[in-house]
Amino acid sequence: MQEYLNALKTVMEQGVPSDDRTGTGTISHFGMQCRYDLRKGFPLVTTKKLHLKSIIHELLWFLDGDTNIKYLKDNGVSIWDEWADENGDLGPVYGHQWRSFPKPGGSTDQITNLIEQIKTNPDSRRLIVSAWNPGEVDDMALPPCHTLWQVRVQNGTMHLQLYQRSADMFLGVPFNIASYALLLEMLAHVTGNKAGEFIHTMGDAHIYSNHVEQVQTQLARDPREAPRLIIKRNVDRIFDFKFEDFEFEGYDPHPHIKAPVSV
Ligand code: THF
Repeated sequence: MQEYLNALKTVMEQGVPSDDRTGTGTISHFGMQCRYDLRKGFPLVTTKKLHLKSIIHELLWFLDGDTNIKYLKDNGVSIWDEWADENGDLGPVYGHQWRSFPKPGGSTDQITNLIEQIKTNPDSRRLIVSAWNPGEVDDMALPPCHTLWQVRVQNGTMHLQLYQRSADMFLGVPFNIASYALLLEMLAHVTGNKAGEFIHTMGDAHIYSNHVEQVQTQLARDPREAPRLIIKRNVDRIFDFKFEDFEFEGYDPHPHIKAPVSV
């Protein structure tokens, strides 16, 4: 995870102090890219302990097309609480756009189409899923940070690149890396490919002013060996994965570091 730590360092050293929507204030660096090779282990940050349960449940919830936090709450995940309305709804966020992106007279299930295309047309350069829907952005509790991702299959190895418009380097990004790396592993599993690289392209990469001390603590720690993801059974459909199917072998992180989330 040296790539991630280097990116944190770059933002600390080259970032410019910026005002932001939440009022907290950030140091911000615009335009960054990190590459994580999943063949060398699973990219989980080891310089602080990550709550893996939140990451897995959130991804299953996206894939299910769900946009209400009830499923997350029922499973002890609270990372979306701050943005939900009194009924737990978030508006047409990720799950809605991935599975039912509206079109005149109906909707498009981008995930089902993606898998179909990977299987029938693996050389395609159009393997794209977009969460950014300009016509619905104003109805969302939070416009998607992970705006668009593309899959590329080369000789049986699958790569995935994400364009993230806004990246909370300390709190969100370790989650985001793990989440999209897991998505890549799941897509590769159900289409008979090997997972290759996760390429993380970021627009506004920022460290909130109330995370600076935590970042320094983290940078002073030595990264440990990457864990391995084990998918415990053979799964045919991406929508059939369950929480219990995943195990991270050899995850031995430094202790958790607390930090406040800006809403
Ligand atoms: N807003 C902000 N300011 N940062 C984000 O990272 C972020 N997200 C999602 C939507 N809005 C965002 C929500 N994702 C945590 C982690 C991810 C989140 C929101 C919050 C968080 O507080 N993590 C703590 C506790 C972990 C837990 O309870 O499971 C942590 O220490 O990691 C970007 O996707």
